[in-house]
Amino acid sequence: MKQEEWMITTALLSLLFVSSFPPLSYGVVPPRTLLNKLSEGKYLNTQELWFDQTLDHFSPYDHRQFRQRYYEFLDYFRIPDGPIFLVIGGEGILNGVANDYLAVLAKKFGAAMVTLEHRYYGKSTPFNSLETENLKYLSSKQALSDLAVFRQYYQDSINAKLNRTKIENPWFIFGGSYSGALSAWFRLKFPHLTCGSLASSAVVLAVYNYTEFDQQIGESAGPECKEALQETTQLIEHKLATSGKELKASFDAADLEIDGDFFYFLADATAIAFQYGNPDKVCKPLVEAKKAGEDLVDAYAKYVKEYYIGTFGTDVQTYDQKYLKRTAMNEDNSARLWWFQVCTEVAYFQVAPSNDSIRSSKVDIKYHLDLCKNVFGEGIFPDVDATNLYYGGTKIAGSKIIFTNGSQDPWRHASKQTSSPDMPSYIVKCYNCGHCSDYRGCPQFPFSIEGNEKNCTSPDAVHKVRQKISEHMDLWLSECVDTGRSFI
Ligand SMILES: *[C@@H]1O[C@H](CO)[C@@H](O)[C@H](O)[C@H]1NC(C)=O
Ligand SMILES: *[C@@H]1O[C@H](CO)[C@@H](O)[C@H](O)[C@H]1NC(C)=O
Ligand SMILES: *[C@@H]1O[C@H](CO)[C@@H](O)[C@H](O)[C@H]1NC(C)=O
Ligand SMILES: *[C@@H]1O[C@H](CO)[C@@H](O)[C@H](O)[C@H]1NC(C)=O
Ligand SMILES: CC(=O)N[C@H]1CO[C@H](CO)[C@@H](O)[C@@H]1O
Repeated sequence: MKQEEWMITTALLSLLFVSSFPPLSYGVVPPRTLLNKLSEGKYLNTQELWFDQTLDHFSPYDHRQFRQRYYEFLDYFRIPDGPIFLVIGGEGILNGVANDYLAVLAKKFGAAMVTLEHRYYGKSTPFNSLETENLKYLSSKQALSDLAVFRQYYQDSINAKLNRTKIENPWFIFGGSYSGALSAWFRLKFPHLTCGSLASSAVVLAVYNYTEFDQQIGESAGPECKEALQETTQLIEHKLATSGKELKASFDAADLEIDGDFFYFLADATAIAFQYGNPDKVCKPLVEAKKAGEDLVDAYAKYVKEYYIGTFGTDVQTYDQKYLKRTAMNEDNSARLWWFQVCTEVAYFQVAPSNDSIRSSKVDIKYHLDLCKNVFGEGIFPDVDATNLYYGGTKIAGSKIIFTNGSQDPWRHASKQTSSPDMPSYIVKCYNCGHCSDYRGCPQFPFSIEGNEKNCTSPDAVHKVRQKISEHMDLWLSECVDTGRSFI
């Protein structure tokens, strides 16, 4: 096809999917879970599109629907037979098609990019209040069915625009972190709907007692920084007993009345540096303060306020159980929504290990279970065994799924541990390789356009894994086309 024709058809396609809702701007997604910063950054397209989704995919008689938001980017699409990349929206507001490394892949493969906001998050909200009862359709299982229904809807609408029927483009599905798990699970449950899956830092194992999270932070920090962090925690624990109010205020966290909430906030503040490829931001000031005999708590409070709250944009109240209990809709309900998923399905409770912990031992199983009960009501706790029974955990029996994990990422122990020809697994290994480095380059925060790998301490490590990803995609997409996917 000539370049001109291609551009006209692309413009036509974009025009045909018109949205009637003006874009609203939202603040930064609260990183309470540390998983949901991924939708933040620079976008290729932010024009909202909508379609009607089934509320309950598993009821034989409930036919209610809600409006689900999505975005597309068609500039690279090789009409009519290019692949379609389905990028899964995770546990946060979805503001557009992110211009990360997937854009580079889309350019390379001549792919259309389309991304669906996760049900309940952002504007894809079925109800106008968030009582626990209203959250009963918020689950990974419903979300996977959303993706299946959406995939069919979108293929049909592409076909309608192109005046054809019964032809299918080859699809490939992508996700990172929780949406990485959804990406793997989608290929597992709907292998006829995608040629393959990229599951980046995919937390496919539901874990009740996720002590490896804290242990990995210790490993990523190295002995000197780990010791400084541990000493800081001990000092804070002592200070809290005598002058709690002033101490919390010195972290701009006076509202966190429950000590567990305060300690969780601090634990996340530390984790974020390693998870997103900025270890020196927390290690340097603490190690220097320790060497100079200066107050560690002061140095740490400075880091928390300047970096975690300031630069990173954390909203302290998302750690406050009083806030998490609120059921009225506000600009961003992600914190309550994600806690509901945590408290019902996947847990990933980031508890303190019994030995050598960095976080306070107050962040234990009881803290998490009490939170679930306090925020959502009696009887709400995660049945991780049921979740792992349903999906297989790290023994997931899928095919054509690429797993990647970052060497410094505390989440990597909830991802797949082994590699096989049909489910290859790669580790992206370098000093600042964290959560989803294959998508986002280094550091993973702030956002770097097209996931540039230049600032990784080993750009080559990232580059090699990306090359592997591309090779698997090439093969699986070609196998998909050869067998013909006209299953309608
Ligand atoms: C599709 O078919 C209709 C009716 O035959 C025609 O008017 C229209 O131009 C066609 N569109 C494309 C994109 O080929
Ligand atoms: C959680 O793990 C820790 C450390 O391995 C262990 O001491 C504790 O007993 C575990 N708790 C539960 C409830 O499994
Ligand atoms: C506790 O951690 C320290 C430091 O890593 C280690 O030397 C020690 O063996 C551990 N003790 C137990 C009981 O695991
Ligand atoms: C790499 O780091 C430098 C220095 O901090 C910064 O100016 C530059 O924008 C970064 N490049 C990318 C691609 O992130
Ligand atoms: C926890 C972890 O790092 N899991 C795996 C990440 O990928 C590499 C490469 O396949 C594995 O060796 C790790 O076990």
